[in-house]
Amino acid sequence: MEKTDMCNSSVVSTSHDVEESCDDEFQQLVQTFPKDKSFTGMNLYFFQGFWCPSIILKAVISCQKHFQAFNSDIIIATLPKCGTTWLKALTFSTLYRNQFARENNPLLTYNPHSLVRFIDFDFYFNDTCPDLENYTLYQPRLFSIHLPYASLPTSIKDSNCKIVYLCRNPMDTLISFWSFLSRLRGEGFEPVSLDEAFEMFCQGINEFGPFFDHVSGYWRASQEKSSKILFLQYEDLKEDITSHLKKLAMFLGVPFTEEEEKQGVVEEIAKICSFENMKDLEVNKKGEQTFGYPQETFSGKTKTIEIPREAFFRKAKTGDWSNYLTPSMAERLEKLIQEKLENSSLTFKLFSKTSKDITST
Ligand code: PAP
Repeated sequence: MEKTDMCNSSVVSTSHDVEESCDDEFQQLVQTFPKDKSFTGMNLYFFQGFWCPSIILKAVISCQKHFQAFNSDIIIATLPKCGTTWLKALTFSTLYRNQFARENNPLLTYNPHSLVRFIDFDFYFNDTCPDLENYTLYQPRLFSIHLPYASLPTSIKDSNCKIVYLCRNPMDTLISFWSFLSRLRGEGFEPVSLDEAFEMFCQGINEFGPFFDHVSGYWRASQEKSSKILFLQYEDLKEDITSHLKKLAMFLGVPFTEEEEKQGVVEEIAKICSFENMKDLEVNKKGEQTFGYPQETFSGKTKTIEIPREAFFRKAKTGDWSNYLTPSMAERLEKLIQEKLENSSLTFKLFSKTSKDITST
């Protein structure tokens, strides 16, 4: 079996390796899964119909087995590069706005990934059964996850907890992903051409992909259970953040009061969470974001993934793909969108309203 690693980059490090840590039974199980390598360099196993990064496969299995959702929980679900960081900031600030002083929003001093932790990448990464009863200062509990809908822990699907899903058009998602890699490159990293990344993305081979299965799974579930799943699109948030923040607050059960609206609370949250504000905060300009929490609680466990915080903030533009994809690549991906969403009411906005072209596929 190949060595599992995020990549050979000197700036991304992980000491966690599925092969190092698993028992015989687990070893035997993973042998039966098809495997491939993402264009990010990450080894992937095809598990339950999606490409699971090998470094978290064990954590995924543990969280599926042990995670107990509360009816009051809020879960943020996304594919990587679809706006997770932004949605974490928006949901945290909206949900907990009465639990901290307005001028002391913790986002000013913490990266959103420190405030809203991944169930799989953080909590179950170091422990098969972490104690999550009271892990947070704030109530209700707020988590995030990259798993497809079908693979969520049963208690998330069966309880009354709420899920906020954010997707993004596949072209910008791919470019964001591919560009993210170039920001992580260090000594010894093998650059992946855009052609190669494009091909793999079209084939659905990337973290938590296939892309269209992930998006369609949550879309269908949101159509069936609209009070449980709020389905949002990055491009819509970019176009009109105020109305979407109100929609989010309503869905979370904490609607903005008339008084709050008069006081400009909605606009204030939008501003704090804006790309322009967040990328310039000291906390997001330097240092590394560590995944693999809570190392402090589970002493002696040191498995982590570290990513430079500034890599989470690039351009945040809709339609940036047009600066990278050739016309034939764009045509192929557009056809793929049409084919994959043929029987779906879901559409993607490929450009922003402010740019010359508006295409909705
Ligand atoms: P992750 O999966 O690594 O957490 P994620 O946050 O989902 O990444 O997506 C990163 C994208 O969101 C980047 O897009 P880009 O590459 O096209 O620029 C990043 O710039 C963008 N982003 C980060 N913060 C914000 C924000 N506050 N508002 C809007 N977009 C944001």
